[in-house]
Amino acid sequence: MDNNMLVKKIFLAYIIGLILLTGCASREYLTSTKTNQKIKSEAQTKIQNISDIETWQQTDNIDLDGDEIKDKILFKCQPGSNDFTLKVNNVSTSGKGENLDGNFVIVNIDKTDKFNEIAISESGPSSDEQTAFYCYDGQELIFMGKVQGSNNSIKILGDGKVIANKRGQILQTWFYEEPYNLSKLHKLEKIPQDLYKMNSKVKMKEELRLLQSRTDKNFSITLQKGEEVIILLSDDKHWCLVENSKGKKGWFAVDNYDQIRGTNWKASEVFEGLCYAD
Ligand SMILES: [Ca+2]
Ligand SMILES: [Ca+2]
Repeated sequence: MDNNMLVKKIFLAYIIGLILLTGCASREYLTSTKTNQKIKSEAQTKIQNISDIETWQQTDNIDLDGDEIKDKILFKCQPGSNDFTLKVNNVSTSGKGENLDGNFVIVNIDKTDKFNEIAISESGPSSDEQTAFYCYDGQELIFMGKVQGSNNSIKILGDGKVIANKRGQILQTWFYEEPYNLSKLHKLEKIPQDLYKMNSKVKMKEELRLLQSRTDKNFSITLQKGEEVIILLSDDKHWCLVENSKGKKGWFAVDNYDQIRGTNWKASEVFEGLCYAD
């Protein structure tokens, strides 16, 4: 009988121990599941990046104005909509875009100043991406400007520049890097460029005589029918610089987007391989 009682007590203690252990294990499992869910949801917010920067809809973990106090940022925007509200601490501003991504990223345009900036991207009507930039000076939210390109195509390296991805205005569908500086008032200022890289490989469908330069109207080289050439540079207004396979260069101009000056041809009648998207 005593032995029986002992066995029963040991068995009971074993069962209680087992229940307690299972309970602990479940709690541990629960905690670890919660952590996993948190990690997962954090990972899901990383949709698009500018140089490894996360996208957010809200955060209170970033100091925008460099006072060493983290700021509370709240972004209200439906993905695909045309309006947003941006709130930092107790200051809020509203803005417009077309087909907004619905989130923002924090960027550090100039690593040597105390500010971090907020970038808000939109897709536009048909892949006409643009990104608006805001900064917070501790009192106000300041609109810094809007540039072409989105999270994926804009370059920010921390050297005080934003390299936008601008769509070309002449000849064909092409994009080029357009640099911006920060002004004294911390606004984005376009750095004027004379020429932009086009680097389009094309094949000649007609013979075309090129000019020495944009100011010297003497002929330089004649591109032969069937010859493969590269359109190297353009001012994105009228002029394009072409290099042939022998490394010789010359210029041509277009008017009204793609009408080759001095001829009756459109660019597509002279060059094979130009891009025409949408
Ligand atoms: Ca702060
Ligand atoms: Ca900075």
